[in-house]
Parts: sequence; C-alpha cells; structure tokens
Amino acid sequence: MTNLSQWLATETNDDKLASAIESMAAAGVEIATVLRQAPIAGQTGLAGATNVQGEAQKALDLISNDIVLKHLRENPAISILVSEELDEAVEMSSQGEVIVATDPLDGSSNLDVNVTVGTIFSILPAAGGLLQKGTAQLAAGYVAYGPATSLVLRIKGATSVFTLASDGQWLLTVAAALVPEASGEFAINTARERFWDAATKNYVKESVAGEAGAAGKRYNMRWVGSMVADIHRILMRGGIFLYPLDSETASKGGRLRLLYEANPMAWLVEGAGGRSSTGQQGILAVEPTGIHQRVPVILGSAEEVARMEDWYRRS
Ligand code: AHM
Ligand code: MG
Repeated sequence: MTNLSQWLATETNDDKLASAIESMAAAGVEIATVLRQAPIAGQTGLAGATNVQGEAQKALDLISNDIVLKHLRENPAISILVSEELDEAVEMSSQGEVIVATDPLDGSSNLDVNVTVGTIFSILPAAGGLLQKGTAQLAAGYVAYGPATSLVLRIKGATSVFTLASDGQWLLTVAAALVPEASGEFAINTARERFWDAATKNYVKESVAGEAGAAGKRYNMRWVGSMVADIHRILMRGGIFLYPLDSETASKGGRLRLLYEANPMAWLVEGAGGRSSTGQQGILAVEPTGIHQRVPVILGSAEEVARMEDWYRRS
C-alpha cells in the first residue's frame, strides 16, 4: 500500500509543503494517542479558559493546540500559525514559506460522549500574507479521530484518504474520494429553525416533504454536530452540510470560521467533485477580513448545493 510520504512524492515537488503536511500528520498521530486515553489520564472537561471567540475551551482543545504548536515549531518551513485556540497569529520560522491555519480539535463539545472529532488544517503560501482567499490554498486536510483514524488530504488534485496503521504509518485507503452529484441526505441543526432565513426554511421544508415535495424524492437527516464527522460522511457517500447565516449568527457573519474550518473543508469537498457556497458565492472566493472571521457554510453534493443556492436567488 502507498504510504503518505510516497503519495506526497508523487503529488508535489514542493518539499516545504510536503514537510508541513507531514508535520500536521505527525501532530494528528500524537493527538489520536492522547484522545484514546484521555478519560484514563483525566484529560476531560473544561480547561477553565475561553478563546478569543468567547468559547469555553476544553482541556483537550489546549492539549491539541500545544501538540500542533510543538510539531510546527520543529519545522523551519512554517512561517506563521493561525489557530482557533490562539487570539493572535504566531510567528514561527523567519525562513518559513508556508502559513498553517488550524482548528486543532474541532467538535470538542462531543468529546465527553466519545463521538468522532478532528483536526482541520489549511496551508497557504507565506508570500500571500495572512488574509488570503481559499483559492490560494496549497493544500488542506483534516484528521478524523473515529473508529479508524483517517487523514483526508488534498493538494491540487484528488481528495485522498489515508488510514493510520498500527505501526504509525498513514496508508492510502481511498485514492480519490467522490461526492455523488445527487444525494438524499441533509445535515443541519434543526433546533435553530426559529433563526433561519427564508431560503433555509424553504430548502428544509422541501426536503422533509419527500416524494410529495418539489424535490420529488425522500430525504434523510443526519447531524453529528462535529463538522469533521459530518463532512467525512459527505465525502464518502454524499449529502449536504448546512450552517447558513441565521438571525442569531448574522451579526458575526456566521457560525463557522473561514480560514481553518470553511476553506479547508471547501477545498476537500470540491476536490472530490462536490460544491461549496455561502449562499451568495463560492466559499473559496470569500475575501477574508480577519483571521477568526466567520462565514455561512453550505457544502456537499452539487445538486443539493444548487437547490439551496436556488432558494437564495428566489428569496
Ligand atoms: P468548535 O470549533 O467550537 O468545535 O465549533 C464547531 C462545531 C462544528 O464541528 C459543528 O459543525 C458545529 O460546531 C456544531 O454546531 P451546533 O452546536 O450548532 O450543532
Ligand atoms: Mg472548530
């Protein structure tokens, strides 16, 4: 089987980029080990601190952030680190050529119930500065800590999936993920219905109407509440993930963060033939204005993203 280093050698001749990816993959191996034993080590619950976005940090959020920092500090290719858990961008090596933006442990509210969580990352050229559009990404990926530990990765080509073997190697298990164009599965937090805009209400109403509705087919709903798990399902079998703008998140621009959640996930989903949108434009075209900027997120099967966009045009 092809391992990560062999795959990198065929996908890019940019050694700095390859080493940045290897560093994030190594951080993922270490975080996986910590997560597996966290309840035994007593690494559970809140850390007693809040991040710049006012969210309570879990002990494992901070431990994961430290692991990523350690691995990236050891790598002279890294110029700057942006992390969900750090208020400011951190300068790394002055000779560094790439920026890494990461959510070291996304979905951490699910930790205490042993649901899949993940490390999301985006890699950008240092020359472009901190605020670059998603189209400028050199690569993006996530590590999903689930029944298997998966590394999902894309440089410019296909979106590939590696599985962590017991000897610590990442082995290629899906060369090119394919998000089917059509799907009958949608993912949204329906408890937020009272905040939804007309487009979201209409999209969901049409979906739950099933065969009798305008969409003319039956839908199923799935919401893990952990973006990595929800996006992994979509990469494996299609569907749509929705965290649209709603009246409660409107003043902040949305719920999920552009640099280290929306952009890397859009990069991966588009690499697998799916689509991304804010409802108004493609996610990768959004001009960032701040490192912790939020954005509405619509990701998944092309036909479903188009149906949601259609509701935005109509309302
Ligand atoms: P986090 O970065 O604080 O973990 O928040 C992001 C998570 C995503 O993984 C998930 O899609 C979303 O928040 C869930 O939101 P909700 O609590 O509204 O279901
Ligand atoms: Mg997050």
